Amino acid sequence: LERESLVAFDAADDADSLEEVRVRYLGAKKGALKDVQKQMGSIDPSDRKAAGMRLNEFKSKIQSVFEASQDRLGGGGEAGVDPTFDPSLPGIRPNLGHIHPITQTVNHLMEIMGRMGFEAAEGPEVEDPWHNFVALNIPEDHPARDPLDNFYLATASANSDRSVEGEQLLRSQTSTVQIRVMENRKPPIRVISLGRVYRPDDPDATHFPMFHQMEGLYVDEHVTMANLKTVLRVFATNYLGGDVQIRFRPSFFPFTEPSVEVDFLWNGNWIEFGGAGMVDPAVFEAVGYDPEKVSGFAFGLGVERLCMRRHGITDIRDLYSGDLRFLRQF
Ligand code: FA5
Repeated sequence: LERESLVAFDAADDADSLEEVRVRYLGAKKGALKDVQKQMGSIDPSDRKAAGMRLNEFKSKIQSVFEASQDRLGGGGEAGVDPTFDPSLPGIRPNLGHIHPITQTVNHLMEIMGRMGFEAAEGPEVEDPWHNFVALNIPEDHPARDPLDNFYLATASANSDRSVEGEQLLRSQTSTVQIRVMENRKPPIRVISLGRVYRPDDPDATHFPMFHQMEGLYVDEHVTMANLKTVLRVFATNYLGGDVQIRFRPSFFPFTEPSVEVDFLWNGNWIEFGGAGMVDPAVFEAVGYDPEKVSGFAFGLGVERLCMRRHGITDIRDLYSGDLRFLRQF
């Protein structure tokens, strides 16, 4: 029996046949070893001790041969493999996060403008009045500086436990970055700046107190309104797809002259996306440029409005509600 069982374990060449051999010899009910054990009772008591020892020897030998066969076939007992793991079951989808639609839009806009040679520039969200107003030709008494239209910061004073209204504010437009770039560089300049801006507007389908703008600035020797129109048209065609027409409506901004509102013709409707114009000479003077030598254009477009058009989003508040059922669609 011993020799026969050793040969059988050796011959097993897969997990199923090994299991069959195990049941045949080591099976708890009908295994051959069990049979031998049952016969122990009929052995003469004087021989029983020796026979018992012999049986135990056989048992441990056959057990170790079984384990060796298991190892050889790579089955059971292998480190790190869960025997209850079923590779044929469908997997559990890991809960991966993804990029917010506005961040995706910002990246996309940067890529399109980058192809036209505009490099990205940044500025702080907490600004001083010089960059948000004064250098942009918005003097002290201008209505755009009204506390009702801006988030001025209340800063704690060192000598008092009361907060005082400080001079600093959350920037209300990315035009601040135009000033920061021109203060630090000489023309030619071709930059865009994409970032958050803040205004105490009541939220509705198209307004939110925090939103994003894409600012563009191009300064060189002979920049014209025609250059502005072409850049915006190529941009819109790239971002919205198809040939998008552009319309300029006369407008007013203190930092551009002439100034325009920019509309795109999209799906049969004229839609306003932002403001633009030729950089006002007063702005060039504020940053130390000679307005006789350089000219430039600037524009500021609402990023949420662009994103909403492209993806058919009808309410800006959906973008910031944090509702995953909405966000997972992008
Ligand atoms: C400006 O902010 C100017 N700085 C744009 C500019 C830049 C003009 C450079 C000339 C030269 P305006 O306030 O119109 O302009 O805002 C621009 C765009 O921001 C709007 O057309 C709109 O698309 C978007 N916008 C304004 N307020 C909100 C708001 N509360 N929520 C969402 N988008 C807004």
